[in-house]
Amino acid sequence: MQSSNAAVRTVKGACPHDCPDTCSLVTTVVDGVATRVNGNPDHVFTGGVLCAKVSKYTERTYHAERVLQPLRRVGPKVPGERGRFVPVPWDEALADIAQRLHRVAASHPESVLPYSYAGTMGMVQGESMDRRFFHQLGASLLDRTICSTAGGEALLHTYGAKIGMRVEHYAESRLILIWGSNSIGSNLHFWRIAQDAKRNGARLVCIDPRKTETADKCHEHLQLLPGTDAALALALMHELIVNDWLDHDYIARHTLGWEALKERALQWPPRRAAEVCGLPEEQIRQLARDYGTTPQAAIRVNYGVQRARGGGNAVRAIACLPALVGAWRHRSGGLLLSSSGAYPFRRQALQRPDLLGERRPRTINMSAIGDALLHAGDAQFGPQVKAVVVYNSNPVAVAPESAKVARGFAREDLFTVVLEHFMTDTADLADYVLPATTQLEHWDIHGSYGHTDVLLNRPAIPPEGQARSNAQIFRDLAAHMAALDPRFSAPCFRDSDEELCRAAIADTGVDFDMLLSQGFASLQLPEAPFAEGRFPTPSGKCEFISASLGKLGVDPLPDYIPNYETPGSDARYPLAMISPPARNFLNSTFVNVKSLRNNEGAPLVEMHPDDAAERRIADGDTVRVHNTRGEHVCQARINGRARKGVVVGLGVWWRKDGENGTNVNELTHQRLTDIGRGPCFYDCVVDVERHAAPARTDAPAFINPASHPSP
Ligand SMILES: Nc1nc2c(c(=O)[nH]1)N[C@H]1C(S)=C(S)[C@@H](COP(=O)(O)OP(=O)(O)OC[C@H]3O[C@@H](n4cnc5c(=O)[nH]c(N)nc54)[C@H](O)[C@@H]3O)O[C@H]1N2
Ligand SMILES: Nc1nc2c(c(=O)[nH]1)N[C@H]1C(S)=C(S)[C@@H](COP(=O)(O)OP(=O)(O)OC[C@H]3O[C@@H](n4cnc5c(=O)[nH]c(N)nc54)[C@H](O)[C@@H]3O)O[C@H]1N2
Ligand code: SF4
Ligand SMILES: [Mo]
Repeated sequence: MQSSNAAVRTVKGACPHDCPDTCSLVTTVVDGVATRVNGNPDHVFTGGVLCAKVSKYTERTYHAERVLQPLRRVGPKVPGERGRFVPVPWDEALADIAQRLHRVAASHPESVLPYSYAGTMGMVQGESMDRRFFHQLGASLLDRTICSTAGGEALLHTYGAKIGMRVEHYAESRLILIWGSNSIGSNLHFWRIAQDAKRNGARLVCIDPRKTETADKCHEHLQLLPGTDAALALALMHELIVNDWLDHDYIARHTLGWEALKERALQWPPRRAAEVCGLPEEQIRQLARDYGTTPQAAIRVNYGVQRARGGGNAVRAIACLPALVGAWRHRSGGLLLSSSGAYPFRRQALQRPDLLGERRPRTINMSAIGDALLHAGDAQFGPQVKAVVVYNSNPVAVAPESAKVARGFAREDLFTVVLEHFMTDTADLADYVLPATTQLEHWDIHGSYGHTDVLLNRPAIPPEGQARSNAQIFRDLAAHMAALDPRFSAPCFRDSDEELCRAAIADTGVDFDMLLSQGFASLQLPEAPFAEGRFPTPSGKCEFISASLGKLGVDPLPDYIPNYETPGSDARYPLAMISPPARNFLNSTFVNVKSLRNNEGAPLVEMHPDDAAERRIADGDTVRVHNTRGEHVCQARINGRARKGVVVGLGVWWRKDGENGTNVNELTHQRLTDIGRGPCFYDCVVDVERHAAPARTDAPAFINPASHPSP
């Protein structure tokens, strides 16, 4: 506890997580110990408020199970079993890792694969020294598709950049469509703005197959079938056209391909879409009327719409709507998927792709890592993957078709290094686990994909135990490599974390001193990005028709593309399954923070009462969710949130916490989206049955069926 003469200070930082809100943090440090993490009241968007997860950041940082020294494997690799490891000194671990990577790279550099995603979104700990290291080595490149490329690339082919409305202007909107997003759970600070709009009289509409907490609080909920959003968007266009709720002047001056789009949309009367989407026809007509007749209509579309086969097309169809009604003319009208394209960060300087020289390594898609690791190598694929370095990600839990991912990582001939805070499912299968610092212990610089400020994260406390920052680990690894390969002694492998922060914004107009003093700085951006058109596309217009997509062999006009797997496509699996984020976790992060895990309860599937009754399943029953890829044993929850024909597995639990050592990704597949090569997590069919086997005797204590009341 705080003594009267304790040294108390506060340190400004940034939330590192893969969340559109990128909050500004204030950490209170008492005698060198971080005691509290709060939202920065001076940062308008954060407004002094954090979500429940990051309010527990000290619990995570000082967690008794944190990995605090380098570990070397001593037992066999068995998927689903906790790995056996012994501590080793840093120098010994780094020397051995450098030797082994060097040996693999000597036979073929592309046999080495980095695997990272957004465990931290920081420019320095996420995409700087690590990239330099792998570029110098000539390792395989990683296509980082697991979250947002379907929608992101769709947006590029429509608007020319990942930019959109400024989030603060939603407060003045008169109608907000929250499309494919559970804002209360995953974009909390946007929800606060939407509530301001609601208080000012705006109408809120939620478009989501699940009756989310957000749907509960909107005026209207369109509970469509998963993967049918493009059909809905096309029917909205149909109604805008036949009722002439169009801004002809905006269309003529600022769009490309209107006649072709019109012809396509006229094939989608609401009746047809109603059938595809599983919605009442009148609900679609009413939404079109509201959208077509409300100036200052805004869409907050999110990545939930693009995790199915036609996800890219769905985003394109939705992205056409604001141009049809001229909503972009108002700063409080338009659309936002991501604001990440607004940042001027110096990625080339940080990542140094020039270190590749003439080499052009192959690219491996992270969303199909299971298949990639199980591939023996051939002329088309290239050499077998023989070494993987994982950081900022937990692929064994989060990547689709995880049984294959686990089998891949369990290969005894695969050399795996994992940089982590905890013994995740992936760390369990590593040869070396290296202790990484958390956001309270390192420097970083952050953009956001939900607002448009730059944030600086300063370390609040020294590294716990022997933890080192990701950038430090790659610097140290480069130093060990230099003994084997002199190219690794180049000066770029010695830049400090703070120097990398400065390099990220050098000559961009963002003032580092301002970041040091207040923790954040705003970008200078127009109030309404497309009020006068000026889309950064090749044509300068909003491209309804996209020649660049045509060149890729994709339909240049948006269309509805049915899911790979639809209920009924295989009589054995009549239910669609989606698996959106859990409110108390951040993907698979925080699953091991007890207070948050207790809030979340247990791995579960939500079911509609009719689907449950048909299968004699009651609320709280243990069930087996299964398809051709595997089975996941969890609890059934009948809570009114699932629609008929759709089950919802919430969140990415760790596989080892599952009753049968699996999570929802046991059931998902590795096929890819129409645009952007993304995963299809929400394009999946299953069936569910009551689980006959007795509950596992060593089941984690937090699985307590009795604690879930009946509906
Ligand atoms: N608490 C919490 N916050 C998070 C995350 C987390 O795990 N937990 N994850 C973070 C990450 S990585 C990301 S990418 C963002 C994701 O942000 P979003 O993509 O906005 O994700 P969510 O809003 O949580 O969930 C997506 C919503 O889409 C719905 N959905 C599923 N299929 C469809 C469909 O076909 N059509 C439509 N219209 N809706 C569909 C789901 O039911 C769910 O409510 O959130 C971030 N924030
Ligand atoms: N079924 C299903 N699967 C999904 C999704 C879904 O909705 N449904 N969502 C998908 C989405 S949107 C995404 S973005 C992916 C996310 O997948 P991942 O990016 O793998 O995200 P996390 O599961 O949060 O794992 C991040 C890991 O990074 C670690 N970490 C955090 N900070 C640091 C650091 O500074 N250094 C190091 N070395 N490690 C750090 C954390 O401890 C954590 O274990 O999952 C995808 N998987
Ligand atoms: S996870 Fe999102 S809402 Fe929570 S503190 Fe981080 S940025 Fe803010
Ligand atoms: Mo994501």
